Amino acid sequence: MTDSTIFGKIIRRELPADIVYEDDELIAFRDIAPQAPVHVLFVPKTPIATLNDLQADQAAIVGKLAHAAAAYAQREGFAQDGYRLVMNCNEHGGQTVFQLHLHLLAGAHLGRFGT
Ligand code: DGP
Repeated sequence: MTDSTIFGKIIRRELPADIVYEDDELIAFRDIAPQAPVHVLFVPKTPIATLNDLQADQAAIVGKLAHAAAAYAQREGFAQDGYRLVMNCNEHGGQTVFQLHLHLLAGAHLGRFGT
């Protein structure tokens, strides 16, 4: 693991986080600045800076992030009410941490998104 981002430090337990799920390939923890009552980040353990850097042979990890988020929603009991998954890419997408991650937002009727 060579990822020097803040999420790499969380994966290596060099920084604390409220971890809600972990397996061999990914980790999930609560966002430090929640934008909804539930805001969890699903992060692959393999260093991948942005979606633009995802190689074809790594593409399955995005499905695993989404599946882990959906399973978390089921476990926590808000899957039927619904939730939003967001992946930001680079400046115009609002990405601030350059390790691939999927936001899970839930716990309220979320507004429409846009500019
Ligand atoms: P993005 O804008 O898509 O790159 O989202 C990065 C998110 O990471 C943002 O919602 C805030 C969150 N974040 C930044 N630093 C930390 C941290 O040290 N701990 C945790 N738990 N979340 C962080």
